[in-house]
Amino acid sequence: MRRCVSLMDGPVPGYVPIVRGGGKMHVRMLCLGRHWNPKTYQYGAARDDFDGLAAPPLPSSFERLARDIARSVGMVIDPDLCILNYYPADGRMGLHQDKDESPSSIAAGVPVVSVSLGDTARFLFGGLKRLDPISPINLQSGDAFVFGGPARLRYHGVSRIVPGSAPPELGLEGRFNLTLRQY
Ligand SMILES: O=C(O)CCC(=O)C(=O)O
Repeated sequence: MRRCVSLMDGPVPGYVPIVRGGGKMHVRMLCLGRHWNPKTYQYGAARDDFDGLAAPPLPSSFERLARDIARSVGMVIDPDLCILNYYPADGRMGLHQDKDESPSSIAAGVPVVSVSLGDTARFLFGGLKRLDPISPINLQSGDAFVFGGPARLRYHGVSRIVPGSAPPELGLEGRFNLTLRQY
């Protein structure tokens, strides 16, 4: 958790992205390893949509964590990027697919490994089509959620977080989510 805070508030700080249509996202985002550009929906080395700074490297501890979590559910990932999001009390994320990684990674069903810290999130997990039924899942601090194989392109989002639900010992208001991916 401390690493997430120091990265988010570090020399290449998290920022609130503005997407293609002009809307502001409802999270603070920091990409590590590769930058996801919210204007082009493509990955690049630098934050061309914002301040031009290079994405900080992916910490090896994050990489190991993703490998270990994936292995624990019988999947394999060779992660090279992480999208670190911070959700304030009113943070949320609309339903979407993670489909901007390389065609080979997606075709192989290499999983996305998601780790949650802090406040509980109401996570929505849908199907392969936007209008498929959605299962709400509470993701609590310390939970990992892995979607790969045939589930790799399932729609997902966060309808809200539950302010004040983080374990008190963390001393954190809000929620961090890390999604580790293999481009
Ligand atoms: O915060 C979450 O649990 C989901 C994050 C997410 O969907 C994403 O970063 O693409």
